[in-house]
Amino acid sequence: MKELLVATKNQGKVKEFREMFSSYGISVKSLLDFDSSIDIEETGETFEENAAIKAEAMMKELSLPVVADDSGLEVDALNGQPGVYSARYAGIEKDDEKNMQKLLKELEGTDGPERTARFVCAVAVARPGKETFIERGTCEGKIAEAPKGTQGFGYDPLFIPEGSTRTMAEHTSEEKNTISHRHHAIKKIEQWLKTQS
Ligand code: ITT
Repeated sequence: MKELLVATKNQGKVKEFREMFSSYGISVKSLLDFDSSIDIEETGETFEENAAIKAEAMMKELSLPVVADDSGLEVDALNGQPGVYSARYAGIEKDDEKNMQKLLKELEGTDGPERTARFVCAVAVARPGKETFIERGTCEGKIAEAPKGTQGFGYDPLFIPEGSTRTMAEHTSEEKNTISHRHHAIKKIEQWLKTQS
């Protein structure tokens, strides 16, 4: 495989997929490279369901193998919210700043040890005429009191990965790409790919 189509319009995800697959000599294209007006409704209740919905919709549209990612943040003190609604937590316009402000507000009065959370990523591979394959990766951590750092995207400035004192946004992309939920899901996909002809 020399080229991979990732069914996402999220620039942060595209950058990470590109970095992670470049070491295998695989170039990554995304919906940002196509003039596709297709808007896929994420109607699933789990990350896995939504990843499959996105991958299969694009695979049918283009008749090509497609990879999709559905990911988000689960905060224990909020019973796993924002979960599959992470991108639109503060409204439909997908505003990272507003999402983080809402999260901090919801966690007001919640003590440090109770701010545990995890990033979750489901990656689905859909191929014409074949069953969709899905894997999940997670990254455990906790929610900081205030945003810090400029790297990454989404909730990275508020997420402190387990074993670190820095937020994900204070990690370099190389560091993030070895510990992230996306990395762990892709590692499992890679193992499976090796078993495919
Ligand atoms: P696509 O559906 O086009 O892929 P999206 O941004 O709508 O893009 P999701 O529905 O999967 O994607 O929502 C993912 C959201 O979860 C994302 O917008 C961030 O708010 C958050 N998120 C996921 N992975 C993240 C990461 O690595 N770092 C920080 N936040 C992340």
